[in-house]
Amino acid sequence: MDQLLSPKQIAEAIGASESSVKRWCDQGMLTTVKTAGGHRRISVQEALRFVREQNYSVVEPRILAMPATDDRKSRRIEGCSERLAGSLLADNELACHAIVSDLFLAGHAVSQIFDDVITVAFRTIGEKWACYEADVYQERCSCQIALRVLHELRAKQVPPMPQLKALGATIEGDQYSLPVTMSEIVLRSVGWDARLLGSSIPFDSMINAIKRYQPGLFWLSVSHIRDEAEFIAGFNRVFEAASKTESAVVVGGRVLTSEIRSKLRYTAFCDTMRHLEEFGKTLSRQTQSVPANSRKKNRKA
Ligand code: B12
Repeated sequence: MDQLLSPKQIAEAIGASESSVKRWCDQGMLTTVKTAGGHRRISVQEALRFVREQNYSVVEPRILAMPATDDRKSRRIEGCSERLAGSLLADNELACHAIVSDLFLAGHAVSQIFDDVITVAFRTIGEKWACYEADVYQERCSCQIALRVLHELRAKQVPPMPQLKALGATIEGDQYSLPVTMSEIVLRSVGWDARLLGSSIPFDSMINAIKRYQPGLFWLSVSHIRDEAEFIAGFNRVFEAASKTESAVVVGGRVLTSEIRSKLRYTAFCDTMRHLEEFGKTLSRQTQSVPANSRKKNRKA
């Protein structure tokens, strides 16, 4: 069950008065649940949403289940990718969590943290690996740490809207788990109930998932293609299946050259997590403005 906080705990976390927090609760600025005894309680995710949106400084991050940091200046994006690359290669997992959670608490969009910090850090790691300055185990270990940091971040997001379903995957043979996981978190940050099916999923299996769940959005992250012709044919079959269920297909990934893209059918191509965030927002607005009774009758809840 999600951890619930009292107004007093939130007040301590951000250095405000308890009465101010209670007032924000009563004004609906903070969504509360009431205990059997009628006391206000706030989920950690909701408290984090409030802090990020209202630009409050967190003085006691531990109360919000965030790692404590020793560097209060670390709220700026600049310099973070270098620090993250160093911490990943040094196997300093706590520092990695702290760098990312500081930026999250400071209100930076997850898309920005992903594009400008984590992705850049991995570019550095890739360059070091290519120049024999980083060992293979360090690269693999960095991926494991980054995935744990991403999962931690996902757990801190407010629950998405169940009516906005999104599914995602990587294609068979594509083991790149970071971009596809980032996409899930970015979509969740703009309200999508996004769920990653997993990595290395055969096209037929993706089609089965689309038929079963009929998502409003299906995303595919493509970082490795084994056979180009097979990929194009399989991808276009997925698009056909998605069209039948009125699912938008969003695609991105480092190996999708303009030549390959010209042979694919999709709803949107995104270069970055920021693009995905914008597309996700626009599509969710459109989806929600369609009257419920005119949506596909057989779409599963
Ligand atoms: C980690 C890593 C791996 C790991 C991945 C493990 C894992 N669990 O994810 C593994 C071990 C699989 C791996 C394998 C290989 N790798 Co590798 N790998 C990397 C590394 C260091 C990081 C990749 C990464 O995850 N980056 C972070 C992500 C988030 O960044 P990104 O992919 O660029 O994504 C951004 C955008 O492209 C976009 N995006 C991406 N996907 C999507 C999807 C959507 C929907 C959207 C909206 C946007 C989007 O948004 C992201 C954020 O801005 C890169 C270095 C680099 N420059 O990235 C090398 C790198 C990609 N690898 C490389 C190589 C050579 C290999 C191998 C061939 C090595 C080998 N000899 O075996 C194999 C290929 C095997 C295969 N079948 O894929 C080379 C590729 C060179 C080239 N020109 O193609 C690189 C560039 C390293 C280098 N400097 O040489 N690798």
